Amino acid sequence: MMLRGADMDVIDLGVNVPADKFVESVKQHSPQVVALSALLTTTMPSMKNTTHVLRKEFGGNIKVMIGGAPITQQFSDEIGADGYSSDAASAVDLALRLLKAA
Ligand code: B12
Repeated sequence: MMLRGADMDVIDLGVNVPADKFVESVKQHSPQVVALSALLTTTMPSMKNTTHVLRKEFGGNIKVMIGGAPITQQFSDEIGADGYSSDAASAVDLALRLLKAA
């Protein structure tokens, strides 16, 4: 909602999205940024996997931002994401920064 409010086009893939669906969707829509959210610590390993798969497929051409209750900047650095933020308002700032860097 906040990203859309900042005039960005958002494609919501829903919940429990496997990595290959992200790849398929990136090929279809060519977004500049992929945003991943995890509510539980148990989801964090698949966030790591999805980030690795996106890197393998698209290299540095796609920015990955992550967030959600259990996520930290340290985890973001560990999995090689391009950025983390702790709330929806700063997620917009982060997305704008990543778009400028793209
Ligand atoms: C509501 C809630 C539930 C509801 C969920 C209802 C629903 N349909 O969504 C119900 C009651 C179902 C539930 C169940 C469970 N819950 Co619960 N739940 C919560 C609670 C209280 C709030 C979560 C929430 O919606 N917050 C509001 C949203 C908007 O905040 P948010 O997700 O953090 O998102 C913000 C930021 O993180 C950020 N952000 C989010 N995503 C992204 C993405 C990007 C890219 C960026 C940049 C930023 C960003 O922006 C958002 C806005 O500021 C949290 C505690 C908490 N305070 O977080 C526990 C919590 C998440 N639950 C927890 C647990 C353990 C569970 C259960 C496993 C309990 C059980 N044993 O059954 C189940 C799991 C259910 C499941 N399969 O997912 C734990 C998780 C701990 C852990 N180690 O993972 C928490 C942290 C509570 C705790 N301290 O123990 N839960």
